[in-house]
Amino acid sequence: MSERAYDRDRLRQFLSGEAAGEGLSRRVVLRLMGAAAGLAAAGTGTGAGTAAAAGRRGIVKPLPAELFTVRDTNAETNWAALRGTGYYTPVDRFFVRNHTSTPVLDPARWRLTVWGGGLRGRAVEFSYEDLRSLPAVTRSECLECAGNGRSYFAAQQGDAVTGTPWTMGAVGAARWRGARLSDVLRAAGLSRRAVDVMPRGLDPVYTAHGTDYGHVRRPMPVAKALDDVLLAYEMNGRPLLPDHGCPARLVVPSWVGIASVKWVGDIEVSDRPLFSPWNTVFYRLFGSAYPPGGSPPLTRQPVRSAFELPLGAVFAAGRVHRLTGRSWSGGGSIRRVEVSTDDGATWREARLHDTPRPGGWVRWSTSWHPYEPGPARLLARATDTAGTTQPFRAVPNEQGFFFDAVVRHPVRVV
Ligand SMILES: Nc1nc2c(c(=O)[nH]1)N[C@H]1C(S)=C(S)[C@@H](COP(=O)(O)O)O[C@H]1N2
Ligand SMILES: [Mo]
Repeated sequence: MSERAYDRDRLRQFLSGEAAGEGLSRRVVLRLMGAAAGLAAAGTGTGAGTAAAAGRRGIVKPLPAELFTVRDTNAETNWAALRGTGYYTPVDRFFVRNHTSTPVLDPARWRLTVWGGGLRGRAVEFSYEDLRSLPAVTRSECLECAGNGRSYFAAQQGDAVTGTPWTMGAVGAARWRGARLSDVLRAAGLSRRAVDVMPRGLDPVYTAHGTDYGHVRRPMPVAKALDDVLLAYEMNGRPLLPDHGCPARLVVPSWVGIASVKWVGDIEVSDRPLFSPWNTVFYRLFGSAYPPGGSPPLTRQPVRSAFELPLGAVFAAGRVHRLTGRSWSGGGSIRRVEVSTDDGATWREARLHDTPRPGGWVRWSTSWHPYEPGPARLLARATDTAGTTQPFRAVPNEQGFFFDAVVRHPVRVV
């Protein structure tokens, strides 16, 4: 089934009462809770008991102010810290998006349970060694939060939205190595009846506004799961750090970051549609531009660009400066990047420094010779191979996802 057909289908099922209104129907909640209870026995020797204290904000790795801006339980990469770092985002500056806190898990004690009505037989357990003994593949992929750029809804458009106020630093590119999810599912006895696959994290349950949403989990269609998804255990040539999902995480190419569930403890394979708050309440578009029940669950990331500069960067007048940045898209490769230094009156093509490829970003550069001291704004606008160009205004939605508009990056000429 195509992604679009899947989305349409799930939306119809969602709206027709499989899960109703703002939350989940009682029936679905009970089913999810039943599944969780059934797993409790398998679940406790796996990750529990190995938790060590995570550091500040529940994140283990150091978060120096030059590299990160800490936002509640999350750490945003400072774009200025990417200048000159090469194609891949070094792990010491890769953003962290945690709903709660990083669990520190011991790979030797970790188990992955694959279970559900979409298997031919009983639940199957994999150890870390089992996972590593499957054929290993390496993929270079961007990973990005659907809410990246959210703060610009308010800053540029005056739209009130909820959620972590990222600037543009909730994105990174890495070389991920791991087993194909398809190999894991087949080894577990995938049946032809399987329709949805739902990984679940071992991090603490997520509660917000007095609601316990349970462990982070989000279903995807079996077609996507069998296509290009990895169960990764390495990032940029090293075992995953705790913050990025050690011992193993999903990497779901081109899709919203929430699909790439970290610290996977179990994967439900179902012969019927699955729902979780992460594809019903969150990671959908609500608002006046969308149907009353909201958009389908978000899948592919939009087109975005960023300069490798701090907001408010200072430039000397009368000199030539080299501007650098990156552009990326979940909808295909980047085809063209244009830069404007006069608020969009004129544009010039940036020079691309990487061969564009789907799932990756391209580094680009251009030069700028400012004359007049004073405030200025730098604009970068990318077009992908699907023909999508970043618009000047992003369509607002209540939770502030998918800010894809051209950012008016403020700088100062002195
Ligand atoms: N178990 C679990 N998986 C998770 C999350 C989480 O909080 N818990 N956050 C998701 C979100 S919203 C994003 S954007 C990515 C972030 O991955 P990173 O922290 O490795 O950059 O992980 C996803 N996987
Ligand atoms: Mo995210």
